Amino acid sequence: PETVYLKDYKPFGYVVDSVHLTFDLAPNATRVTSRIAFSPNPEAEDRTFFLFGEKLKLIRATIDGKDITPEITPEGLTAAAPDAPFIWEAEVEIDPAGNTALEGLYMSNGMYCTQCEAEGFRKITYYPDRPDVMSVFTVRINGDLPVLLSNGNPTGQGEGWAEWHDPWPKPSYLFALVAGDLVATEDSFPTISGQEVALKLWVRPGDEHKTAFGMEALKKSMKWDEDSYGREYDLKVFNIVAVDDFNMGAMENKGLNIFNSSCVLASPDTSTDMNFERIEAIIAHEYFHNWTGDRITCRDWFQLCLKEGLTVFRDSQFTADMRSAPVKRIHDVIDLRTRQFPEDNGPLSHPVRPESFQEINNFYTATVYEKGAEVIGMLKRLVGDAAYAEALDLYFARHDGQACTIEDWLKVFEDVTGRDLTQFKRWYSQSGTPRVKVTEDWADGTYTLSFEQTTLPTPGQPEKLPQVLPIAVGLIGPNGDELLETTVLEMTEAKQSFSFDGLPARPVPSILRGFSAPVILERESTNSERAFLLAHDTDPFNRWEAGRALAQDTLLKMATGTTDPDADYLDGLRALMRDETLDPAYRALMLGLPGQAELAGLLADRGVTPDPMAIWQAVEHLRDAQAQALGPLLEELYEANQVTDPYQPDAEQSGKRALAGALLRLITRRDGGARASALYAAADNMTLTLTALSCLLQAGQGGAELAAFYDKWKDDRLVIDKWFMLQIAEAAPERAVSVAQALTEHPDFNWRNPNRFRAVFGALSANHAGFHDATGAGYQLLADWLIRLDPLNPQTTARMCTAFQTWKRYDPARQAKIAVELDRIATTPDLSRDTSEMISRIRG
Ligand code: HT7
Ligand code: ZN
Repeated sequence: PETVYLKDYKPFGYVVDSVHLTFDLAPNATRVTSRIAFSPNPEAEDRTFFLFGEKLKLIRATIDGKDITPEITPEGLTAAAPDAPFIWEAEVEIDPAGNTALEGLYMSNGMYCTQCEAEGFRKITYYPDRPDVMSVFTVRINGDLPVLLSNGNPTGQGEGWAEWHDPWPKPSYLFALVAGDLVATEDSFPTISGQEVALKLWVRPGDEHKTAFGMEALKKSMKWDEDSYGREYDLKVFNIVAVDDFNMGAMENKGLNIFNSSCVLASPDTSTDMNFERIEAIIAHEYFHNWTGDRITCRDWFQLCLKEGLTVFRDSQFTADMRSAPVKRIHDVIDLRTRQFPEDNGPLSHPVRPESFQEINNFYTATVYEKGAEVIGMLKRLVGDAAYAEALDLYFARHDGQACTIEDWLKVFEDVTGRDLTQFKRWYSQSGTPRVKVTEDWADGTYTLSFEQTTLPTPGQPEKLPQVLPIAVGLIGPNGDELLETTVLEMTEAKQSFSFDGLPARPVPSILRGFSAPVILERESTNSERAFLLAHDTDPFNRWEAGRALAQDTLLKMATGTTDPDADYLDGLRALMRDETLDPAYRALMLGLPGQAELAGLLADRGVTPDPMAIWQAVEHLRDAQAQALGPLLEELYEANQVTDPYQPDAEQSGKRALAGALLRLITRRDGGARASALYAAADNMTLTLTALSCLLQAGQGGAELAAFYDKWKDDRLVIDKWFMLQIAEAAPERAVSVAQALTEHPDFNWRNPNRFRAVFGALSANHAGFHDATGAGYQLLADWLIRLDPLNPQTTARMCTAFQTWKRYDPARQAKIAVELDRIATTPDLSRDTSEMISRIRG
C-alpha cells in the first residue's frame, strides 16, 4: 500500500465553487447525480483533474455538458479538464445495503446513513475528497421514506423528496445524509443574538424515551460554547440522529450530527451514570466541533489534532464546569495512562501530528485526541488564561472558513503573546512520553528541585530533543502547611534546576500538580512521604496521585514477591474514607486501583517481565486487604451514601452511587454477596443493577440474575451489549476466554454490529489476566474473529488489533504465541489496508 507524507502536501488544482447532489435512494442501487462547478485554483501549480472515487459504478460523466470518458482506476478517475471554470456532471450507482464497512452511504436497520470522515465521501461520488477543498452544498433526496435529512437548512420538501442547502463552505468529510422511518424529539435554543434554532434528535420508533437527556446536554453545550468561547450556532436547525451500526462514537457533520446510539440514547433504567456522563461529553464534543472542526477545518489529515485535540480539550473543560473539575481531571489522567501511554511507548507510537500514514482511519488515536488535548492544556498553562482566550478569539477571527495547520494554530499564540513557540512545537512532532527524573537538595533554607527529561526512542525517531514542560509545583511544610502555592516551572532544557529560598524547614514537594504535563515522573520517594501528601496536599489531583502511588508501589511489590499490603496505604485510605469534607466521587476514585495492564507496563518499564496471573492475584489480595482494613466502616459509609431522592444522573447523585458501588464490591468480599443480592432485587436504575450484578459475578454467583437480566432486556440492544460485556469483564482469568468463546455462539452475538463485537472482544482484551492466559487461547480467539471481521469491516478490525500492541512486554512463551497470531492475520489473503498497516506496525 502507498504511504502518504505530510511533506508532500500540494493544493488541489481546482476550487469547487458549488456542489449539487441528487440522491435517488434504493437499497442496492442508489443513484447519485452530482453537478459541481470547478474553477482553476490560482494557488496550485498542478492542474491534474483527479477525482477520488471508490466502489462506484459510473453511469455517465460530462464536462460543460459534453460526454467524456475518464480514465478510471480503483482509487478514482482522471479527465482532461479546461484551464477555466467548468461544470462537472456525473451519475454513479452505489450499493448502500451491501456496504458493511459502514463508510460512505450504508444501511443500518432499514435506515440510510453516511459516514464520510475521513475518506468516505469518495464511496458516494467522484470528488476531490480532501479536507482543504471546501464548498457550499445543495442536496436533493428522492426516496420513499418519511424522513430525509442532510446538512444545513431545509429548503423544501414533499411526498418522497426533500431539499437541503448548507450555506457554510465545508469539506466533503462533513457531508451527511440520513433517510428512514424516524421520530424526533424537538426543542429549540435561542442563541445569544436571538436566533431561534430548532433542535431535533431523531431515533427509531420505540427509542423516544431515551432522548431527553441528550437534548438537555445539547442545550447546555450550546450555552456553554457561547459563554466560554463566544461561539454562536449558525444554522436554523441542528439535527442529531442515533444509528445502531457505527464504527466510532459520533460524527460532527455540519448541522447533522450522527451518533452511535450507545453515545446518545439514555434512560435511567437502561443506562449507567457513566453512560450519562459520557453521552453528555460526546454530545458536547460533536457540538463544539461546529467551530473547531467545521467552521475551521484541517488542511490535510496530518492536521487531525488541530480539530480533535482542541475539541477534546474543550469538552473536558465543559465536563469540568458541569461536574467536578478534580474528578474530571483524574478520570482524564487515568484514561491517558490506560490508553495513550501504552500507545506512545510501544510499536504504534506516533507524533500528535503524524508525518506519514497508509490508512488515515488508523490515526484516530489516543495520541491525536487525548495527548493532543494535553498539549493544548500545557499551552494554556504556559500563556495563562487571558492570553489563551485572546488567542482563541484571534484564531476564530483569522481562520473562519479556512482549512488550517498546526502552524496557523501556534501562530495565533505567538502573535498574541510575543512568545517563540518553536520548541513547544516539538510536542506535535516528537513521539514518546517524556520521562522526568527529579532529585532535590536542601541547604541553608534553600530548597532546590532538579529535573532531567529523557524520551526513549520510538519508531522512526531514534534521537529526541528536550521539550517545553510546564511543571506545576507546590511545597508543603512539615506541619502540613503550604509553604509555596502552585507555581508553574517552565522546563526547557534536558536538565534544569529551580531553587526556592527563605524556607523555614525542608519542605515536601508536590510535583506535577493537576498533571500539568503528560509525562512519566520518576522520583525516589518513601511511603511515609506519600502518606503525608495523601493527608495534606492541597492539590486534589496530587492528593489522589499520592494514594495511587502508594497503591501502585504495594501492588508492584506484591506482584513480584510475597510482601504484605502496605500499612501506610491502608491507614491513609481509612482516614480519607472518613473525611466527610471530601466529595463521594473523589473518595470513590481513592478506592480505585491502577489497572492490571498499567501495572504490567510499569513492571516492564523496570525491566521485570510481568506475570499477568501474579498481578491479578496481587490486586485480589489488596482488595481483600482494603475490605479488611476498612471493616465496619464499609457498611457505615455504604448506608451513608445511599441516594433516596428520585434518580438523577447528576454529579452529586452519581458520586454517591460510585462510592457506594466501590464499597459494595468490598462488602461482597466479606458478606459473600448478601447485600449485592438485596441490591439487585431492589435496584430501580441500571447503575445499581449493574453494580449489584458485577459484585455477584465477581463473587462467583449471579447465574439466576444474569438469566433474569437477559429475559428482561433481550429486546434492548444497548442493554444486551452490557450483558455480553459484563460476563467477560467479571470472569475469573481462567474462565474469561471460555466465557467469551461461549458468548460468540449466542444467537444474539451479531458480530457485524461494531458495538456487539466490541462488547465481547473489548471486554476480553481488557480482562488482562484472562486475555493473556498462558495457553494463548485468548490470542487465538481474538485473531480468529479479527480475520473473520476484516473483509466486512476493516476499520473496526484494525482498531481492535491494538489489543496486541503491548505484546513485547510479556515472556518469550506468550510473545511466541502472539507472534503466531500476528503472522496468521498478516498472511490472510486480501487483508484490508487498515488491518495490514496495523499488524505490520505492531509486529515492528
Ligand atoms: N471526527 C469524528 C471521527 C469519526 C470517525 C473517523 C473515522 C471513521 C469513522 C469515524 N466516525 C467518527 C468523531 C469525533 O472525533 O468527534
Ligand atoms: Zn472529535
